[in-house]
Amino acid sequence: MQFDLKLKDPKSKARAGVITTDHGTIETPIFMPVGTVASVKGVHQSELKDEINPDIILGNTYHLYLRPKTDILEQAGGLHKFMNWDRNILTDSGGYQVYSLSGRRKINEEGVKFKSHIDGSTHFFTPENVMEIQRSIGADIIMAFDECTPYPCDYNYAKNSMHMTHRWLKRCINHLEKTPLKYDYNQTLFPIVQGSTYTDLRKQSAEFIASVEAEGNAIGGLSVGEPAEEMYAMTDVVCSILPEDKPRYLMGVGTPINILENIALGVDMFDCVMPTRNARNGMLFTAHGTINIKNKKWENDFSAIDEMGITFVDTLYSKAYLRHLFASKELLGKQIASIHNLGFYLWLVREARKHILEGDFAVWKDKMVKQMSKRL
Ligand code: PRF
Repeated sequence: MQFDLKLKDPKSKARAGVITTDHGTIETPIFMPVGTVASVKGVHQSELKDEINPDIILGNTYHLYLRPKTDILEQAGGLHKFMNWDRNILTDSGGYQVYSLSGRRKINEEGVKFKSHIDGSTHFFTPENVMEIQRSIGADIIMAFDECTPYPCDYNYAKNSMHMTHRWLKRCINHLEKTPLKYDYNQTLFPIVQGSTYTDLRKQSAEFIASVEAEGNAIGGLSVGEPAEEMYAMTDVVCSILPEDKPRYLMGVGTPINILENIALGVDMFDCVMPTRNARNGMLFTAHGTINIKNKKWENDFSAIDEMGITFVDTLYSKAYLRHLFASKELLGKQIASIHNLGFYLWLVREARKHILEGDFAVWKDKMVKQMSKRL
C-alpha cells in the first residue's frame, strides 16, 4: 500500500491524498460505506459503483466469521469475488462488534469469549485467530484486534485496556507475519489508537501506535457517546502525533458535521452505519440540513427528493412519493433513502477534497456545518 499526500490545507489540518492498493486508488478524504455482511444494506453493487462511487467499502470480521463463515469465503476466492466488488475493501477486526455485545462477552489477556447473536453459540477471538480470519476474508486493509472502551470509562480501566490493546497489536503483527496471504494481492494492517477521553492516554497510545510504523493508522474508542467537543479534542491530540505521511482512519464516525470537523483536524478515512441505518428510519441528510421524510409536512410536496441530484433517485422521485413509501412500509423507500444518503456522504467528502485542493476548505467547511445543522 502507498499513500501520497497531495496537499495540506494552510488554514486547517485537512489533507488531500491518494492511497494505492492492489485493488486500485482511494482518493482521500474518503467515506467508506458499511457492508457488514457482504452487502451495503439495500444497495446493489451496480448502484454503489455507478451512483455512489466509493473507492472502498467496509466489511466486518465478526459478522462474516459467523455467517457465511470463512470456509465459504475461501471457496468463493475471498470477499471481493463472493460479493462481486472489485474495488477496495477494509475489514474491521471485531474489536468493536464484540464490545457491542456487552452482556454476551468476556475479555481477558488471551482474547474475547463471546456468544453469537445468531444462535447463541460460544466463540473465542484472539489477536491471532482474528488475523487468520481476516486473511481468509481477504480485505485490502485489515484492522488490529483491539478493545473499544465504553463512555464514560474509569481512568484505570481505560489505561489497562489501552495497554492490552497495545500488547494485542504486537501479537497481531507477529502472527500476521507467520500467516501467508490467501489470495494474489496484498493486505495492509492498520493498528488502532485507544485511550478513551483521557489526553495523556491518547498521547501515549498515539506514540506507541506511531512507533510500530504501520502503513496506516486508526483512531478507535470515539463516537461512543462522548460530547462531540471531546471527540474533536482527542482526534486533534492523536493526529498531532500520528505520522503525517500515513493515512489516518477515524473509526465509526459519524454525522456529516462530525466528518467535516474531523477532516479539518487531519483525518483521512471514515466509516459509519449512519447514512444507511438512518435512511432505513426515514432520515435524509442533505447539504441544507436533515429531513424526516415520514413527517406529514412532506405529504403533498411533489418537489424532487434533493434538487442537487447527486444520485438518480434524488430527481427521479418526489418527497411526497418517498414519504408514501415509508408510510406504506415499502422496501423501495428504504432503498431510495439509502442510495440518497450514501450519495450525499460521498459527495460531501469529494467536495471536501476539492476545496482542500482549491485552498478554501476552512471557509467552505464552516458554511457547510452551518447549513447542515438545520432540520428541514
Ligand atoms: N475499534 C474497532 N472498530 C471500531 C471502533 C473501535 O474502537 C469504533 C469506535 N467508534 C468503531 N468501530 N475495532
